[in-house]
Amino acid sequence: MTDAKELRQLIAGQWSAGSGQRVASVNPTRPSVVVAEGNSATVNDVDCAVTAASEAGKAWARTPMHLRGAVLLEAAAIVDSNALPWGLELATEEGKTKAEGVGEVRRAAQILRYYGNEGDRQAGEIFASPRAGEQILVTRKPIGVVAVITPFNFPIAIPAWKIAPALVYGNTVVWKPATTVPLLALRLTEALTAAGLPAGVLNLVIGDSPIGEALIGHAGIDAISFTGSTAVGRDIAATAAARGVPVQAEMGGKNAAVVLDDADIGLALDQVMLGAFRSAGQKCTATSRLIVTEGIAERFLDQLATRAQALVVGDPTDEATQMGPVITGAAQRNIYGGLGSAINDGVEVLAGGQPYFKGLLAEGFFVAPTVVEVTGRADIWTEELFGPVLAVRRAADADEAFTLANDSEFGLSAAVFTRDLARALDAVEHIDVGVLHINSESAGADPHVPFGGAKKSGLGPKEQGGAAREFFTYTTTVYLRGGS
Ligand code: UN1
Repeated sequence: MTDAKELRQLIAGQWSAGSGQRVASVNPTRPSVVVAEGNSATVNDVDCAVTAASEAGKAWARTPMHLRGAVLLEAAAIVDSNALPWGLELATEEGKTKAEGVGEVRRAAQILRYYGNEGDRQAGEIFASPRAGEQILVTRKPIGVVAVITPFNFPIAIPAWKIAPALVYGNTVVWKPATTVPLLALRLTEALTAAGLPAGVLNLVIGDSPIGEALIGHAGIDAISFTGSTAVGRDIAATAAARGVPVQAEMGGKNAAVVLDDADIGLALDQVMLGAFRSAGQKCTATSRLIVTEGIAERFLDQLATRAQALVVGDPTDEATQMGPVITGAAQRNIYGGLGSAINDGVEVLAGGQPYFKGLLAEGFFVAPTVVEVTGRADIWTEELFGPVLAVRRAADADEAFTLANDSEFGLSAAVFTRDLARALDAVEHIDVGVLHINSESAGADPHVPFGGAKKSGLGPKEQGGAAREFFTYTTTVYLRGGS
């Protein structure tokens, strides 16, 4: 007897059971419990989905942007009104706490609203012409059929921030979510369908990497928006480049928090804890490195270790829980494997580091909130583990701290804690990241401003705000003169 939800595919406006191999998502807190299951899509389904998206594209591109936006606004209302039940489902399927799950569903609604309202904003630009009797218009047109590939860690917010702009600018979408979180993908798709999205404009294909590969390699795809690992992102970009298809790839991070001597210690502790351990550290924007200057290092690290040890780890649907499990057994093994090598390399464990041996914490995919201090080079300082593990180094002064913050092939986000405005301005100038927080944690994004990384963290145009418009449209420069 199971009350697992049945997975379905949406192709050309038709929901179907799919005929590929069996896929299931499990509750990472109690891995014997299946949350959603069903058949995956097949390569033929991908083909049908791309064809449907292509056919639906003609009418959708001609639909006034105001009306496209109205569908997103209606979907936002549906998503918002389901924030509690879907947030709970999200916590059950993904493992982040219920508060974070509910917050994420509301955030998806906010993103849908932002892009829904885009339907009534500026649609292009007009420039003066050097020639008499002429104006130069720059108009925007959709690029076509967009393949959207999304990760497990934000099962509804990341899909919303890719799909909403794609749709409002007149594109059609074939979406492949992570198979670990298909339930929330169904919820978002159902909301958009119920809001009146025409058949074929959004197609959902659920499946593992062969389905992703079929989608990326399909000749009918005009653009790809991907969030996930750097290795997969680079493969996708290589495939896409060979066919001249634009890619927006949001990839790894190894984000530093820098705490300088003059920081407000209480504030910095609160924010570093949130950055490192919220969502069990499974955000590309999570704080996975910490750099503390000598003057406060001892005191700060003592208090941080105490707080990490006191963090309430458990079932994410319990109100008291502050951190849930990681997504899969494989992720858990990978994190503990990385920690094991770090310990062999001689790092000092300040908190956590050991697996749990009894009760729910041993049954589920839990990883203890861990803080380790690194003195020389170590993989744990450079490799993304995507879990609740914080690697710490001390720096003599702010200059050395900023140099250490840049000591990464990634450049997604960073956080700097200081009350000295001059130091904050130095950080803006010297730290090479796409998102910089002064006195707040390294994670977070807003729909109206660009989001994405520098260095190896991102490829192609950034996401959200005006950046999304750049990616999801192309411009036509129109030289406009009267006919006589
Ligand atoms: C956030 O920090 O709230 O996969 C968003 C990720 C990022 C999104 C982070 N693309 O974690």
